[in-house]
Amino acid sequence: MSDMVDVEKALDEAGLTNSYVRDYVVHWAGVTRPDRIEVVGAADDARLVEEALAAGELLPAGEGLYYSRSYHKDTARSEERTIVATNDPSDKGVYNNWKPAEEMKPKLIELMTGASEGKTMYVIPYLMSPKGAPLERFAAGVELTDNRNVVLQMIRMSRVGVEYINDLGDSFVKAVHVTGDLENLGQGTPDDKRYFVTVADERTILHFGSSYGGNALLGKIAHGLRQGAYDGWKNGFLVEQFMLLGITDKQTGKKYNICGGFPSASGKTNLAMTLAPDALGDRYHVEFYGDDIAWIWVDDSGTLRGFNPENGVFGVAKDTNEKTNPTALDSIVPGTGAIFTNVAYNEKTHEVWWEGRGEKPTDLDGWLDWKGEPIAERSAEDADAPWAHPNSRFTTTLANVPNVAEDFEDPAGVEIHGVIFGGRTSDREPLIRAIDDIAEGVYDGLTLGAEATFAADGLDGQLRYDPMSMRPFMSYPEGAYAAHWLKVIGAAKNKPVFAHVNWFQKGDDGRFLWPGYRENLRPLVWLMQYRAGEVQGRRTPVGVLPLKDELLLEGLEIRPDDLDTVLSIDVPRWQQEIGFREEHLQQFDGLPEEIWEAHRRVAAALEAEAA
Ligand code: GTP
Ligand code: SPV
Ligand code: MN
Repeated sequence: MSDMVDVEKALDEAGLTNSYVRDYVVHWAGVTRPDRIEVVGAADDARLVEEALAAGELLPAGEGLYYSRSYHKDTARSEERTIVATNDPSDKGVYNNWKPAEEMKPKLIELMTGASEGKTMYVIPYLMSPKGAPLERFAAGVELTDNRNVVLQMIRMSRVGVEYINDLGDSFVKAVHVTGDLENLGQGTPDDKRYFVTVADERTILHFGSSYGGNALLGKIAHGLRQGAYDGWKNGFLVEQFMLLGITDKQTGKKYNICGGFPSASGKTNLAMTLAPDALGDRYHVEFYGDDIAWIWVDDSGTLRGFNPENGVFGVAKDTNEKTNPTALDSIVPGTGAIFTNVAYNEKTHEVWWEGRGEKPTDLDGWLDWKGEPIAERSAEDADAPWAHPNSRFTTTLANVPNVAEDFEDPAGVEIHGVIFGGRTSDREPLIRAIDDIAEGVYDGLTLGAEATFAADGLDGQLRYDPMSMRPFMSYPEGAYAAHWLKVIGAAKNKPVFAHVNWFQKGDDGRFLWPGYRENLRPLVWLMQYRAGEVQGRRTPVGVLPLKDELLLEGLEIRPDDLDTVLSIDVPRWQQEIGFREEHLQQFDGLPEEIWEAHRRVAAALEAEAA
């Protein structure tokens, strides 16, 4: 590899003056031994895109639109290979896959040694917050990667450039990414060589063996969620896999900001982007803040506030179309610089397509599936296989999202009025149930049970608990997590209303009972009105449900009996659920007594209702 003089020279030329960052880059260049070092910023995007096109790493997908494919065994996060390591055994939780730092660091160093030979090491200084935010010192990081596509994704997903880190001293996350030899890593076998490790108490992330999504864009999931949550625990703020949106009632001028967690690939992007104010007589204005991560804190005046640390959207392509999410389609039009990954691609016309995009092309000429294989040459047994990978995605910057809020970059964030939880639940969970009590709201989040999705390898369809949608990103023990939630929310003067929502209840024939997508504004408007005392709803053992005539139903296409079902509680089914929840909660050491009390209150209310 280049000698140290070259590293220093590359850093000098890029104006990277932070000596802590310089030492870190020099150190890891000595481990991974790249041939070249390049410090990148957002201004390098056009050149890097040209290089990627020339190298065939990107293919053109229309004017200013790009297409890429990842290795076919590298298409989603691997939960099994993801580890949180620290120097304190009491950091071990049920879901964080805890290992001692001293065990994991040598393993990763060994895997990474010499692993970038022949390649360029890109130095990506990034910020996971708006510039000047009060939590800025937790938001800076420097990703080192040997993968140009990762750079292009990071430039879209975060704020990238030396200007974000030069003045921050040693307050930055060290995030080292090495792609590895993807064809020889034994993905998903007993001899799996991949490791995705966050050494949380050293603010160091070491990911080896992938170039896809959360495994490789270290600012997003590894820092923005896992490391962020750990830092938040130690420093008094919350970091969650939450979307964040604002709804303004144009008649009253009141604005409500709602954040909330649904497990991966369960509708956060869709909810935050595509609510349809036009369907409700144009009385409401809906703004997008974020679709995957929120950092939440109580400010000096005691107000609960939040911001989206990301600068882009890495959205699920499947089922995105003019009807379900026209806003998403508008954010990936020609000229936006959007990148499509693992969808189907026409090598002649440069069009892209995915399941649920609309009519499947009938002229197969030029069409390749997500693995790059010609559709026209498929064997009879493969004929029905999806053209796009179910976890195929589009990447676009927030500025491309038509309804992005004017103040999305305000470092002060926005006031939080509501916190919602939801997921894919085919029975039991009604459309919406509001929860006033903080402990019951936190309890509800902790007992979020839903079907897993294709966003994680090998788990699609499994019913499991996913506390606050943070199960794959949990970095410290669940009991402490619950206590931290109670403490942060408890300190806020503007208590948020909680709610549980479900767009996924199914009928016996497997159809979704609620039309979902753009119509999801209706229950959220009800929740705003409930918080404001304008509607009362109907109290049930598990929360307050809308009365039918309180929901704005004009123009909604739904069978009357389906509407009744999604607005009702199946008490025996809920009583069964209480038993499952008890087992689930018992796994967690040190769960605050308030949470157990909330659990017992709900159980007793159900029992009284059944009697
Ligand atoms: P991550 O980016 O993985 O964290 O996921 P996400 O929660 O942002 O998921 P996203 O909004 O991208 O949705 C994933 C899938 O859920 C897509 O295939 C959507 O079509 C589907 N989906 C979203 N909203 C609804 C809805 O209201 N009803 C139904 N039936 N499906 C929905
Ligand atoms: C998720 O899986 O929850 C995502 C996509 O948001 S990834 O960045 O790949 O983790
Ligand atoms: Mn996510």
